[in-house]
Formats: sequence, structure tokens, C-alpha cells
Amino acid sequence: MFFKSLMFQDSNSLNMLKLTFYHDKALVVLVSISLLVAGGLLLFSLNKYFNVEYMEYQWLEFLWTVLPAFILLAMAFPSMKALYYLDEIMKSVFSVKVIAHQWYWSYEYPFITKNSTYDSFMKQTNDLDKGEFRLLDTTTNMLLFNKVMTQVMVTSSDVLHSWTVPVLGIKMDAMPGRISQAACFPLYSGVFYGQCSEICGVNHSFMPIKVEVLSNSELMSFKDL
Ligand SMILES: [Cu+2]
Repeated sequence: MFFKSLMFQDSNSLNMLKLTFYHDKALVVLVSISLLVAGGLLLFSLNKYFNVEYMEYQWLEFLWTVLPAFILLAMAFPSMKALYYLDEIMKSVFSVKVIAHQWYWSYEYPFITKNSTYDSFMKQTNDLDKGEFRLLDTTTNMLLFNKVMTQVMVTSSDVLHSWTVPVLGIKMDAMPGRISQAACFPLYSGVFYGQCSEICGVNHSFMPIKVEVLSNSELMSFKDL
């Protein structure tokens, strides 16, 4: 995990991969158009000469009206496709329930063990072990499994929160009295971080998310949380 980097973190789910690719494509279009327009502006503002053919140039007017419309359409379709993929829950192997509180997260694994709810608080700076991240590491981790389709159900016990893990491509609002779901298919194991992304009170900045994606061998030996 790198801080102060310009681009996204390396994606760890197919959804985030799609979002990153779309971002890259959109950026190519955006930069090309910006350069073209900036170049044109410079050229025409610094040049004393003016081509009279440009007055009432119907074909040019038609072109720069229709062309941007097509460019927008070409960008809208992959965007919609990615958007609908995000909502798609493929056959999930198991479910995790994420419950937001002021100001910590609880995780529930209803189909693995009984009474499997546990709380995840931010680690205080004094309690940090070497190599752990200040304001990001938690007392307990959320567990996911490598290449196992997981249904993440997000809800809240008090106010609005948002369960956000950038590498997984998930930013799901936690609403009291409502369960939102997201699909999660991690591509490799490791430890990944996220933060609450909906202002929820004074300790909003101090309820981080730490997701541990376990490898398949660890899944086989998985008995209790
Ligand atoms: Cu919050």
C-alpha cells in the first residue's frame, strides 16, 4: 500500500478492475480533448489572421455538435455496464454482515459459526505494533477468502455510515433499518484498508476498516473466528 500516490491502489476485485479500466479510458478521452481545445485556443488567440471560411461554416458546426455527443455515448455505455456489474451478486459462497456503530464496525458470519459477531475498533496509537498504520489498523479484522464470492451485507445500528474499501471497489452506505448488499470477489490474499466514508459524528475519522483476505489453505483450516 502506497501513500501519496497519484493513481488508485492496485485493485483486488473484478469490480475495482473494471472501475480502474474505465477511469483510464475516460482519462485518455479527457486529456486528448483538453489538449485539443487548449491547443486550438492558444493557436487562435495568438494568431492575428482569421480564415473567413470559418464564418457560417455549417459543416464544422454540425461536426462539433454531433462528435461530442457520440464521444459521450461511447463513454456512457461502458460506464453503465460497470455500474450494473457492481450490483450483480453472482452465486455467493457465504455472506458477511457488516454493522456500523458510532464509532466502530461489527462483523457477523452467520453461516460459518454460531454467535460469530465481533467488534472491530481502531487501534490507539500507543497500542500499535511495528509496521502497523496509525488510524488504519484495527483490533480485529474482517475476514474474506481468496477467490471466494462473498456477499457483503451492510447495515447500521444508529446513523448513516459508509463501508468503504477502495481496493475491493466497494463503497456501500450503511443505513439504519436497511440492508444493502455488495458482491466481493478478492483476487489475491493480503491485508487491505478502508475508512468510513459518510460523516457520522465526532469519531467518524477513527473507525477504519481492515480486511484480511485469507488464502485457500487458510480457508480449509478455518474453524472458528
Ligand atoms: Cu463515519
